[in-house]
Amino acid sequence: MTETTFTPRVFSGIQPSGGLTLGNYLGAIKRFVTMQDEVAESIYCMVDLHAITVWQDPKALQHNTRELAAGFIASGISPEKSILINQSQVPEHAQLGWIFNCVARMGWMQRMTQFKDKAGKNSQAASLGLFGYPALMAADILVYHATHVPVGDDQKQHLELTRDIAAKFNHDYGVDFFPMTEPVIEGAATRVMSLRDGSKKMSKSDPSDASRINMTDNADTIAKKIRKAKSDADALPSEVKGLEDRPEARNLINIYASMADMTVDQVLANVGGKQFGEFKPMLADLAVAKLSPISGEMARLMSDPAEIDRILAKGALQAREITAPILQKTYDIVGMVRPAI
Ligand code: AQP
Repeated sequence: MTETTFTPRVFSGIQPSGGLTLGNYLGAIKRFVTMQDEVAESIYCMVDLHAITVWQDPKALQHNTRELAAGFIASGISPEKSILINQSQVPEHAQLGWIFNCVARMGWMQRMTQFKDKAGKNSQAASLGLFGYPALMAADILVYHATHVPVGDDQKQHLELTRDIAAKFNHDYGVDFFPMTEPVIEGAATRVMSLRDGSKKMSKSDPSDASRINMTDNADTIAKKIRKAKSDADALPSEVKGLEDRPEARNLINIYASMADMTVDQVLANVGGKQFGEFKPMLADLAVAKLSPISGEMARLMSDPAEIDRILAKGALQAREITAPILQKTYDIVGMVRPAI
């Protein structure tokens, strides 16, 4: 079989399961913005169907979906250059998701560490949706034949599963229809850790607000959270090796490097020898300078929710021009009967 060449296309999504965090921004959105100029077509998604795999208050879900869209736009994603959607307005995601539920194997899904982390000790009480989440995520990506997916490090395993699903579908049906999508996991902050515990990922749903910087936090709150962030008593090292076994110090340095668009080596060359008492105010000033314009613009956009809804409705129409033919072709491959055109 001759190998199909797929046009470069970027897809990625974020759950509106709470407010955006600095982890989402540095791990994902910052890269979304650069990729929209590097690749001809990019689609960015508020994955609301994923969000309800754990309980979401309906009113809060609507608010969070619009606020996430505002966060994307305020960070530099242009609705003119990229297609901006919420997942539930493009039904082909869920439709292909069902087909992939029938392709993915139970054993593959049982190995997903994010399910184990999120379901916790009481996995019997977790929703079926939380277990099946990675098959829907594969559909989100492959319903666009996306070739590149910018994500944080925690999504690596789900991207590997996406490739397994594509390969099994192609193999089982004897086609070369779905691409082998490449994860794009780049930069100094692919895994931003909690400000309270350097071994835990910074997360929207962490019960402790002090553990994260929210994109809507004001300057005082950002400065206070950084001042109180867990650190240690030693001075900062001048070389990366000196960050070994110092997870909190490494995290704060990674955050600084990513926000300043520097490498960790460059940052350490500047701050090596300083105590946290001196470094934390530098980090707070940088964070406020970078994040305040974004939160200001988010607030402005949120004052006109109808405009956000218009952008998402337009995005859904554009998205369906791509997804409807790919789903129909998938149905043909699988053997579903449909009316002759
Ligand atoms: N701490 C992080 N560091 C780097 N990247 C991160 N991402 C999330 N947290 C970090 C990246 O953001 C994108 C969207 O993630 P998501 O909201 O869809 O799911 P998540 O990874 O489960 O994010 P949260 O904040 O932890 O959400 P909740 O609390 O609802 O589970 C992904 O590219 C992710 O890698």
